Amino acid sequence: MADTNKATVVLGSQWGDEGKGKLADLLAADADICARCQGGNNAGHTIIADGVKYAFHMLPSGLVNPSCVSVVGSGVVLHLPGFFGELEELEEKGLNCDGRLFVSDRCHLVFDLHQIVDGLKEVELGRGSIGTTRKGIGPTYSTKASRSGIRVHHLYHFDEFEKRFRSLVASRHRRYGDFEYDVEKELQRYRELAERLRPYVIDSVEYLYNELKAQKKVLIEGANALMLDIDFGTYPYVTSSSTAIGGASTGLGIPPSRIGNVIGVAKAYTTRVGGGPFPSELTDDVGQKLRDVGAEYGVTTGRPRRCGWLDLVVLRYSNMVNGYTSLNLTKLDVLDVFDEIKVAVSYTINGKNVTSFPADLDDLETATVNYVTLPGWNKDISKCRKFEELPKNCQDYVRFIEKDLGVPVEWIGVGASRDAMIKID
Ligand code: 2SA
Ligand code: GDP
Ligand code: MG
Repeated sequence: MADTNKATVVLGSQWGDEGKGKLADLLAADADICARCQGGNNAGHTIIADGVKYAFHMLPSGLVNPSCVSVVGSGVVLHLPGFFGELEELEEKGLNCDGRLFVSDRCHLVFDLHQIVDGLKEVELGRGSIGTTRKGIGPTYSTKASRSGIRVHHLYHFDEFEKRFRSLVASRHRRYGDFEYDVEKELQRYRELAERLRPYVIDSVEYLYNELKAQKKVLIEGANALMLDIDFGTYPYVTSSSTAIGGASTGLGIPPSRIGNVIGVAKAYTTRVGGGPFPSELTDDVGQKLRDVGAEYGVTTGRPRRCGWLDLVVLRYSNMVNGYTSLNLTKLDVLDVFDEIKVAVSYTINGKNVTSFPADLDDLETATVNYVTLPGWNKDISKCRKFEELPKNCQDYVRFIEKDLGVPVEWIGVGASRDAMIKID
């Protein structure tokens, strides 16, 4: 019989913080394995389950489900002190992760050195800074691409680790001058961290290959989002990993033929944290209202998120790259308090109507955003659990998005907790 077992992928469709963690947690109830394929502890995925709030950064959200095994794939960049810190926090909240958390031996390591450099680079960029989380993500993917990175397996040949580490520090000093960094202390710390990490380390390529072949259900949890993708995002205002569908394959070493459903998570409005273009941004009272009602503050840094209306140009483009099989429209309840709701449907650039997202940020800067205005519903939808229970204007809002994108909305978020979700069959 043909082996048709395929992984399901959850991806951010806008600029992040769409509510991927919540959906990943829900889907993990039905998954054997939940894997992260890219990013690092820049991510912040919130889960509210049975009244407990969890903030995940580099660990997979599947961990909240006690029968789900979690895998940190090779495309993830791993800050070991952060890894153990996050694990301790989860265990303090009552999660037992023993024997069900694995880390790829091919993951690149993020050192405090990378985090220092992240900060120095941002200062150097001045007004043009990216607004990174300063978790060392860009500098680590840079050393990976320039082939001077250090991977998990190097920890277990410590002479090689030490040689590569000293050379890495020296090169960063040559580039960024003098900064405080205690190499000897760090080497000692990593000797200890290596032993602590040993029980978690696996060859995740072989592991996932065998598990998929054994018909195990695999869920891949994307971090960040399409508009932050290193290739397809608003470059250079992006993160440094492949947040698009391709990253699921390259970040885990599984073939594209093993990828099945791709669920795009889309917030019912738009947010962005950090610098860079945001055509439908609202810098007025309406934007502030979205921030207040939606509690739009960074999970990792606490930064206020920039807020604006839903942008269908972004979502259309996002769907072209990722090919969503369905959408999870989240935070629809946040729009309960608006009399009217606008949706960006196209941009006008140099007198031309543009329906896909432009590559050139200078072009984008001159864009006029064209909106349609839809009526609000002015009603609390947080208790609704069926599509039919939503007010008519709210149903129409969902259908409007669905029709424009040609992608079915399968899930609708009406509140932060695990149960506040409508599933449309
Ligand atoms: P980095 O740190 O190099 O990845 O930053 C590059 C850009 O990517 C953005 N980025 C994010 N955007 C939304 N959410 C993220 N995670 C946290 C959260 C963010 C926080 O869930 O709230 O706490 O501030 C995240 N991580 C990276 C970043 O803002 C830069 O624009
Ligand atoms: P992620 O990075 O995509 O996982 O999203 P974050 O956790 O960074 O941000 C999403 C925020 O919205 C979190 O505080 C969630 O608890 C919350 N949230 C998720 N879905 C919903 C929803 O449908 N309604 C409301 N009101 N909050 C939601
Ligand atoms: Mg987040």
